Amino acid sequence: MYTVLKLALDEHPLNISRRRLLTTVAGALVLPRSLRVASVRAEPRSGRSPRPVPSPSQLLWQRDELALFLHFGVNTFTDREWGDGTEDPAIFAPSRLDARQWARTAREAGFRAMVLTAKHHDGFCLWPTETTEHSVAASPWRGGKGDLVREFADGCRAEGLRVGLYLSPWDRNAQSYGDSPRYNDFYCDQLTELLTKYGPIHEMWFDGANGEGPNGRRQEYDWPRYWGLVRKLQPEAVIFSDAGPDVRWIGNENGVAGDPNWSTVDPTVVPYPGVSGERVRAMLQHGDPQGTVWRPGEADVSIRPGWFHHPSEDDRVKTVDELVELFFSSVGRNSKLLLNVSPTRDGVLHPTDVKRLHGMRARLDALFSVDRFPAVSAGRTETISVADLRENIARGQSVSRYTLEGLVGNDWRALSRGTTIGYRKLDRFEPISVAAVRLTIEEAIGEPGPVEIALY
Ligand code: FUL
Repeated sequence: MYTVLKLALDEHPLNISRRRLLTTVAGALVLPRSLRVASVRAEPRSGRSPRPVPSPSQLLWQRDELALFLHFGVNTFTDREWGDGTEDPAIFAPSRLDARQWARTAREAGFRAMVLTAKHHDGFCLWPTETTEHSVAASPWRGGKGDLVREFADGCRAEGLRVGLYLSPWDRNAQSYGDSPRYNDFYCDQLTELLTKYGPIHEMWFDGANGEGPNGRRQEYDWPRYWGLVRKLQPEAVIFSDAGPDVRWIGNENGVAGDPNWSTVDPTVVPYPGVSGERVRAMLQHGDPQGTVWRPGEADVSIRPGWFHHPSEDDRVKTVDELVELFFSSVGRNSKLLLNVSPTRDGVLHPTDVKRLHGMRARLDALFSVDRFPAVSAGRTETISVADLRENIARGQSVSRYTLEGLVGNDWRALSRGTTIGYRKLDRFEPISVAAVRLTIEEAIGEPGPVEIALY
């Protein structure tokens, strides 16, 4: 069905409110009472199921936009990316660990949450767990009395950041790994400790890696049980994995979301974490406009080539330009950016990484400092090069094709054309002076709501 909506300030042909008119077709040019046209090809949603919308936790998660990922553990001391589980806990000896420095840097750079590798594939636990000897309790750090998950959570809260934890299901140290029921109990005990001893956890991050354990066996992960435990112990936490259920992996580790990027997915295409294939990759990257569940994408990437700190990579830290690009390719495409930094053997963020994060913030603040939309709406000509579009995702996601135009002299010129908008879509174009802008939604799933526009 192709519907053409003729919208005018003085007529409401389809009972469309004035507010919606002003935001769906945002113009400044105008002359109250002039006529605008928005063509909307409205595809009905299939079936009768209600349109998926985010939970309050998913909304909060998305609005944070930026989270800092921290890979830290025995690999930091062995200079490896994947430990094999045989590392001696005695090597874990950060000399001046300062989780508050991590959190302060994150806050100063505009990040609103942090996710720490409480246990990576090597099985070494950064908290004094009851489940294994392979933990900080067996290390010289803080005389064996240290608890890094506690220091991390305290640091986050002191700086007003939400707390996230990564607990690798793949464990190359646990003897029970591969002995499915026994390891699943062990893993759930670890999860229970993390979810009950450290206050509110905002995001629980499940990696799908499923290699061999110390006995050469592979483990069958009991995902429904793991996720059920998170729901029970921390009902407000979002659960991340390839298969959600709350937040999905974006399908690459480069920080790049797909275009289009729907926050809805068909859950049958990615039934469990670690599943691969072309359809899976496409679903992770793009979502599905007819998807039956709300599962927005999180784009993870490291500021360095590796996830853990390697002194040899100190001069390979992403530049401010590259970090700003990542913001556009993730947050600017209806995703969230989970940017990894790697504390050094001393237990602090490297000065280069800190400098780049501050540089990224300064650049973004400068870019988004003055919204020109109000001026343009008031009839003034302004030079712009970025459009910031947002749907009210509390109602779901709808727009699937749009054109943004600017009035130059007497001509409407296309500034950008796009597919999905969702939470936030950032379009860049050559600087151009416009006296008005208008947004035409050409295709949508269901009836599109208002689209908020800012111009920079
Ligand atoms: C992967 C892991 O194997 C990497 O070491 C890293 O933790 C990355 C975020 O996820 O699956």
